[in-house]
Amino acid sequence: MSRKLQIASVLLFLMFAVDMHAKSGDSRPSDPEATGRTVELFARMENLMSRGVMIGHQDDLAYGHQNYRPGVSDVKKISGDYPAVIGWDIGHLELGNEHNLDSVYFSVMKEQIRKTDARGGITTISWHCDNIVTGGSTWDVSSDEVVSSVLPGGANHDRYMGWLDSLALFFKSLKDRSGNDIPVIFRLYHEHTGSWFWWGKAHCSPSDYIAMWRMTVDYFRTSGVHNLLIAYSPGDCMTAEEYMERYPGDEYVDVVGFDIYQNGNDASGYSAAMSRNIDIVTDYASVSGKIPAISETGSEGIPQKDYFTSVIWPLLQGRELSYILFWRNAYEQDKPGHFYLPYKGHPAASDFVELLSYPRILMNKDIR
Ligand code: BMA
Repeated sequence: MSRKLQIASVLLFLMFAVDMHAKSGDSRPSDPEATGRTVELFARMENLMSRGVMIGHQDDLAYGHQNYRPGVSDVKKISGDYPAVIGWDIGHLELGNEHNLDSVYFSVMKEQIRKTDARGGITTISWHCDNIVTGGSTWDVSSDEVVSSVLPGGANHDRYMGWLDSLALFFKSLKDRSGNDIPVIFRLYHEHTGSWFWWGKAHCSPSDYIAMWRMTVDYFRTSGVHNLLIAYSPGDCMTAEEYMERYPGDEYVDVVGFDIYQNGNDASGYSAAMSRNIDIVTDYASVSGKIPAISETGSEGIPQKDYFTSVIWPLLQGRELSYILFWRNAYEQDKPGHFYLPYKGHPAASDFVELLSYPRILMNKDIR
């Protein structure tokens, strides 16, 4: 072989190896000490992408839309199966409360996370945490000092570390039947490209946001929490630069997602925004080895009867995405229209069930 040919072969091999690394799923969670089951979950999620996209639902096992009954799944009632991914929120765990901000008991959450895991399902957790400066809710944006105040040296740093301790205890208490930690996706400080949460764009600098993220993740790791895949989920972004502006780094993220909702009947605006952001996360996933997902979405009240087959399906077709999580079906009497997957008797129920029968749409039984 000539020298030139030798060099060309080596270059070709390297290019192939880099490409294989990105595609083959041999990358690992960002936590160097991730537990065996967490490493497995990451690999499993990567592999499942070649089979399709998993359907997810927030609070699916917390209650049904028509009543507050723990363990009741609107999705199971209409389709016969559980979603592959089930979302929970731990807002108010930091306060030492027995239930979260939507009255879901943490004891119920833990029990259902164990059951989901035993069924082969996947859990994702978000955190609508209170405003530590004002004592107000997660939506209290009256102070721009919250993020800087929880950083090292800030007035609320020690108290905030106490909040993180409660979360660390919760994560460590998630055990399967063999006593191993159940791995979960933890979606931190979400929708920060908007300004409706205290950690939103208008209320802190990019460097403070990133510092808070890293501090949080580092604190869990040094506290011995190694069963988390960390998810990053801005709101609608126009460009990859906007998406990455407050990205805390590959060492602190495993899942790259985004949250976008349909506004009223504007299916075309929604589809354009969804496609744009799907491009952003799948492109970034292909160069970084992260897992791309739609971390929150839906059309409140599902006014369009064929929303799932006409709007959602074209968005998912031909895409390599891990999961799509629809938001919760609220049970509260004062939120009759606040639901994102159909319940029994809703006009869009058969359309949703039809979507589930399409190729590459994965429910719990498909990923066991
Ligand atoms: C929001 C709404 C609220 C809820 C919060 C946290 O989008 O559903 O009613 O309190 O999520 O689950």
